[in-house]
Amino acid sequence: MNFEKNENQKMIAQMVRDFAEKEIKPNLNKWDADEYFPIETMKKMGELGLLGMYIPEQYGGSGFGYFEYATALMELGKVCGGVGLSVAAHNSLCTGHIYYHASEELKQKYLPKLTSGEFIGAWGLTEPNTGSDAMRMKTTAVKDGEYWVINGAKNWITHGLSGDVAVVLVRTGELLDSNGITAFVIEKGTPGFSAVKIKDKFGVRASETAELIFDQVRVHESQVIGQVGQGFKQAMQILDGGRISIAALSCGVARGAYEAALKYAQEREQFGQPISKFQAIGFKLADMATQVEAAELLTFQAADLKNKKQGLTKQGAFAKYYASEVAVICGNEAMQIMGGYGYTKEYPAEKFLRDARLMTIGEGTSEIQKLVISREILK
Ligand code: COS
Repeated sequence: MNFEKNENQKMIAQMVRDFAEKEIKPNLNKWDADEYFPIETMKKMGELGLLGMYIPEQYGGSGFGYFEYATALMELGKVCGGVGLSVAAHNSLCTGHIYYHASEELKQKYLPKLTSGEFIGAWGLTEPNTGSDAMRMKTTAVKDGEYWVINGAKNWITHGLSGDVAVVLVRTGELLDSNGITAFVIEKGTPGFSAVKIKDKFGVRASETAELIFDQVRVHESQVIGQVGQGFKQAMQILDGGRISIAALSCGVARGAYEAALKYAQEREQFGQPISKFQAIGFKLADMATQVEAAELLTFQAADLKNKKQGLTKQGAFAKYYASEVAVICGNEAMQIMGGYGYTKEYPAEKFLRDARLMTIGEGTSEIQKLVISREILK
């Protein structure tokens, strides 16, 4: 693995930094306060190529690999974990599921719209009663001629309300049959398909989260992704890749918190000197810097495997688990270094901490990552 950033990564980092400075930073406190999902900003990121990062150009994507994708998310995470989460979910989950598993016809139908930002994508696996234990999902699809009739609900779905299209995992077989779950692409406006926004989240408040409701939703069989019954395994593979994106975003949040704390510690004076000169603060900064670097290396290691089309179940879980925990540590330590100021919205530490907390929960909790890692090493 090459430890130097390639030219595309350098270009993307600069582009995202410039974009975030101009379009995100001035608004992020308002979006956070109002729980406003900035869909117009998403559309602009579509124009910049950030919504189809690793999708080939033939489908309107940017045709980059996972190094470039991770780099973009690291830069977004440094500024706003909420906006970063939306970009990660759109790329890795909805768009990725169609790209990696759908028929050529479905790819042609949806990928150009998703990569350009004309369509915002959602992805539904989790249900109100089945989170970590995804296999026990209760939402069902029953065949009726050329159609499938879907009933049930999905929960914690990013872009559930604003998404133009959702990839949804639904039971088509027996409970606990790993070949009894199927993925469907469902368009907004399909009769019986509705959504309710989830309010009052702790963090990532600029990213929209909703519950999806399916009441006798009729979906044509041509909207099935891949083979009937293969949805669970497809979803597991999508999550393996998706965990790179949450790891990258976590690295960004962690670095953002670290850099803000470093700046503060060099400016803030107590007892006649900058507080960075005190070993108690210097050691905190040293720990944060070391952990951020390690998290980035794990993330790029997983990205490297993905670029080489090799299995990354274990390394994706390593990266997601470690980087998300580091993001929480860095958010927390940044707040401690900033003291009373860090406890207010005037300084960025509290938002980094709130956004970081989602990273250890979404796309598989830290406990699920440890389950996946332990199963891999004990195989
Ligand atoms: N890639 C491909 N296939 C996989 C896989 C992977 N990473 N992980 C599991 N599978 C396959 C298994 O090989 C197994 O296939 P067979 O039945 O043919 O042997 C099948 O999927 C079922 O796997 P397993 O027996 O491990 O299922 P479990 O129910 O025990 O648990 C976990 C699977 C816990 C790993 C899964 O439910 C999970 O990831 N849960 C967390 C879900 C999550 O992250 N949700 C957040 C979504 S927010 S976007």
